[in-house]
Amino acid sequence: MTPPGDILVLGLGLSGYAAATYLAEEACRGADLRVTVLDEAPEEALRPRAQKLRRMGADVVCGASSVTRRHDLVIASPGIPPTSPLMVSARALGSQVISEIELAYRESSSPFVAVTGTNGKTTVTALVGHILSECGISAQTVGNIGNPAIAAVSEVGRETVLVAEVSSFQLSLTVDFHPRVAVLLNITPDHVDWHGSLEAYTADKARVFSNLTPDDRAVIDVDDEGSAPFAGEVEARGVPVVRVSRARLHPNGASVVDGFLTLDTPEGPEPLVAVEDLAIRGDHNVSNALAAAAAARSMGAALPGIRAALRSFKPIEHRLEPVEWVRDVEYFNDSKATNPDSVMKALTAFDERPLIVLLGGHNKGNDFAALAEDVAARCRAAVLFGEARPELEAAFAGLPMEAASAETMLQALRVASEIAVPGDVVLLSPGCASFDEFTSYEHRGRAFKDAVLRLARGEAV
Ligand code: UMA
Ligand code: ADP
Repeated sequence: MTPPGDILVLGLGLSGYAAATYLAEEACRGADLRVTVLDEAPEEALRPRAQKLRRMGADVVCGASSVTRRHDLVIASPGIPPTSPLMVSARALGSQVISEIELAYRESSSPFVAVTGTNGKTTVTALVGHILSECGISAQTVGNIGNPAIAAVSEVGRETVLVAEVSSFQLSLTVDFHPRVAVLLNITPDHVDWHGSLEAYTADKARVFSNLTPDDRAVIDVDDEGSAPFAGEVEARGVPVVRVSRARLHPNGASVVDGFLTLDTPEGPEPLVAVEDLAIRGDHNVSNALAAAAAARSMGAALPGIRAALRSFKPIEHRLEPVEWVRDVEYFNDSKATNPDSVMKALTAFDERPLIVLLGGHNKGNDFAALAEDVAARCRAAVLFGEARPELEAAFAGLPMEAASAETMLQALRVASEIAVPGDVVLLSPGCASFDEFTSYEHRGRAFKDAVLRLARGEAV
């Protein structure tokens, strides 16, 4: 298992803590390992985790500003950008730097399904896990979904499939990572501040295919301009590709035929369920369901189980999640929509219903021009808030829709509730990260839902 050596973990968040705990436990079991952890945050912010690791023999340094000696291996947390002093100094000292998903892969004997893409990863990861379980195949969802893969390594047996949501950050630091099935949903601008350019972001996403062989499978949404070119490239290396497209059924592909999600199989096209049978809304979720069905099928899931699981899968919290009706206005929480494309897809899920959308938060380096045009064409109103408000206001200037403004997300909700009329939908689909006002998109989504429930009780927000 773990090679002996001097290992450094950078970052003591969810993934760094899980990696350090795993390594410290290995050391306690006799592995010849020296474990060090560095984090830029002060001791007060990290004390419980730091103390626990110290009790296990790890050396934990809080408030660190650089790496000062060479280590045999560095496990870097995904939130630490390549330009940070910690990363720059680690590399300058010649250490190999990998991500926690790479460590988990090296330490695990389980088969991996990897799901990546700008948007839809969590939905597809959860749905693949749900389908496999429904089909009697032991599976656990791990990774960016909030459950570090390394924590699962010591918990599950080799027969359990690890269905891993992998972000571009994690993929950028992979070397040997070799999933049996790799799913690429889409590539649209996001995280440009971290990667430096859209090209670098795209290249990191494509690393999910790096180690695939003809015995593996790639599932690629070819309706998306960003991901489509990879289908030909990967196939040219001899890797079987399942093309997902709502527009047409490719050979061995997945599509919608006569209103039914359909997989092309060696026995011919197999209808799965009708589009209306899905509880998740919108065209993008039809694409997500097709990709998940194809990935699960590639891992041996049987058609009856796939059908049952597609019917029983419910919307996940913070993703186009219905919250409540208040005075004949329906409120939806899509707090996980943190980039422009995810908002544009969310808007398509409401057909002709009049929409008021709440946009704002911390911009991750994205341009809002196309989003503003789309919102102006599809929505009755928009309320702009948070740190990105000036950039959003500039994007809406001159468009044929007046966008209201508010300081905070909750003030934006209040404005929306005042302008809403019966029949409207109020949608929090902010297109930005939450960190200017909240600790996470979950925190923002829960604050929104709590406030909507207060509105429903006739209280102020
Ligand atoms: N830190 C530094 N220096 C830095 C940045 C961070 O020291 O420059 C320290 C912080 O002080 C903190 C720790 O690193 O103590 C935080 O680490 P982190 O930001 O890498 O986050 P984790 O808590 O380890 O969570 C990560 C993922 N976070 C990111 O990718 C930013 C989680 O995805 C993931 O669920 C978790 O691992 C388990 O695998 C979150 C996310 O926002 C949900 N992901 C992005 C997205 O979905 O768009 C990619
Ligand atoms: P991720 O884990 O990649 O952030 P999620 O499944 O959590 O993806 O969905 C995040 C948001 O992205 C959703 O709230 C929805 O608005 C949007 N979304 C989901 N699937 C897609 C898709 N296939 N294409 C574009 N946007 C999507």
